[in-house]
Amino acid sequence: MAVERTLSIVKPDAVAKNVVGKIYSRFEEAGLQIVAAKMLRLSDDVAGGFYAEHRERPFFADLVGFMTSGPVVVQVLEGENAIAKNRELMGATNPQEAEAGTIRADFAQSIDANAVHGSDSPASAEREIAYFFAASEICERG
Ligand code: RTP
Ligand code: MG
Repeated sequence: MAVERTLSIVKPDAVAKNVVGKIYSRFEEAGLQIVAAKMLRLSDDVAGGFYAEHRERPFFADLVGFMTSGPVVVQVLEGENAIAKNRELMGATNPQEAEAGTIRADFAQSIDANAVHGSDSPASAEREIAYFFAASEICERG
């Protein structure tokens, strides 16, 4: 299995609940390394551009409104099979349907405020990492 990188976001609800460290522990316990990280407040334009694939969906305005409602923590995770592994750790989009023990089952309250984002494919990981990080901001861990 290949070493991959994926883009992860701790969303405003989880930052507000003060569970950034608990979520980081899930990544670390699963063998994923944090190779870049920053906290920031997204503007409407940055959040909208990030979720551009959903621009025509009925929930787009709510999604952008939520993602700009407070600070987020954005990180690049690296490891074997990192993209699928992170999606497994996150659980289903709707926390009511997320498997027990997943981040969304444990820390999220609704399909809108669902604690974390994770890239869903190698192509989206590449786009999303470049959206938030310059190459010089990503550290080699080894
Ligand atoms: P994310 O992109 O945030 O990691 O979530 P995801 O892949 O599990 O879900 P996605 O389909 O990409 O949707 C992005 C975010 O939009 C909100 N959403 N609301 N009301 C709805 O039917 C609905 N569907 C999606 C969610 O907050 C989801 O995380
Ligand atoms: Mg998605």
